[in-house]
Amino acid sequence: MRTQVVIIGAGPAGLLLSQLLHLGGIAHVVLERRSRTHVESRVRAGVLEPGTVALLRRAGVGARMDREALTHEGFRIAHPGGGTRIDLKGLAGASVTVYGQTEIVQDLIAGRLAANGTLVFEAADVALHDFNGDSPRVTYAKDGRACEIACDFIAGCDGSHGVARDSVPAGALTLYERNSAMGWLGLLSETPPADSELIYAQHERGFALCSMRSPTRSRYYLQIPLTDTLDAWPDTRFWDELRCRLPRDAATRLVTGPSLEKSIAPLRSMIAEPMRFGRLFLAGDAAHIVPPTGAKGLNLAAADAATLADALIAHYRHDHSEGLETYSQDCLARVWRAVRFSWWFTRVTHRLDGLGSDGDPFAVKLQAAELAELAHSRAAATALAENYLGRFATAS
Ligand code: RFL
Ligand code: PHB
Repeated sequence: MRTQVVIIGAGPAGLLLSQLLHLGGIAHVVLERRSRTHVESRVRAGVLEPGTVALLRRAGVGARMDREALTHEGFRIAHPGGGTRIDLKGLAGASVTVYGQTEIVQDLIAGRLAANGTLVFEAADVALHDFNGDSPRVTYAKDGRACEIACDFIAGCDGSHGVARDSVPAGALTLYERNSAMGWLGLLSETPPADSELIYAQHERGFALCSMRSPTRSRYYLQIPLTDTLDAWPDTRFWDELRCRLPRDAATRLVTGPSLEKSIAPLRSMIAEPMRFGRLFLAGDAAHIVPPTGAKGLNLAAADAATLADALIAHYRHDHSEGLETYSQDCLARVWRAVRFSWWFTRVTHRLDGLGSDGDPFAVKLQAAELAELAHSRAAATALAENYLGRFATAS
């Protein structure tokens, strides 16, 4: 079989790229290791920047989002000494959209299948070949049968544990990494949210986040050491700990219930440079991981997919390859600003033990000063709002 582009991975990056290539008339195939049910039920991100919302509409998959998503004009940063509301609308003139990654993935898969797109689920042993030459190939197994696709380009959208990045010869990519001993324990429950907006809560016991998926479905997170396992966190312990870390008004309103899902996400970063090797392009988590605090991962994945789709469409339709040449630098400019923001926001809101400043009283004092700065400086709050909204445009 032959096609123009093989996309590896049916997460948000791969599916959005697929949808945009479809609209641009580019032939392609998506290969996904897991089942459709598995991909559609993975609970992850929930906050969309205005640019991501516009992209999903442009891709023709925004109808359910426009009906069901929540619009948030601000969020709260709380700490035991007080707190401040970041008025996104008032400070920066825009809002974020709260809509689960699960829903986006479902909408994109439905859109692709309705248009007879080729999505191969449960593609095993995906392997990339000859992408440093002119005739790349991808091999895989489906239902025990060996398959091969010849193509012009490969898009590695297979997440941080995928096969694409690891297929690049050693030394050709530079990996910039920052690990920590901390993670987020997330819990999803069919309970009304503790507040109408998100609350990022700084507390000496550790960070907590109140988020949501709908007026009846809540998503909460607790900062925990990565040495903890899910077994150590039965629901009752989670709810007790959350109540401790939240400001009193939210703790009082908190409605608890059985968890529908619980998972642990590490606070870490990895950025691969460049995001291209020969005819292989990396996009989304395959190229970069950010800590979840800034809600940037999904938004960066969507932005990469749009940049790559535009570049591929210009290449095929107008014989313009400049977008392919500048793809990596265009994406990385945005990525590094999001990395900076996500780590800054992590340091401002988290217990610093396990984040590189263990027991450092100076770092604790600096954190308090950062929180005061946000409460008292409109300029500081505006900078946070701009970053949260994903205003990372660069001169290029
Ligand atoms: P994904 O979603 O990991 O999809 C990759 C897909 O590739 C498949 N795959 C393979 N397929 C074929 N062959 C192989 N060898 C393969 N290996 C892997 C996988 O099965 C999968 O289907 O990457 P993508 O598309 O780049 O999307 C990235 C986002 O999922 C991620 O950045 C976000 O979820 C991060 N994130 C958040 N981002 C936000 O923008 N806002 C948020 O509010 C937000 N909250 C979060 C988050 C991530 C979290 N976790 C669990 C890490 C909250 C959490 C807790
Ligand atoms: C979420 O709802 O999953 C979420 C919200 C805000 C973040 C990260 C995750 O910063």
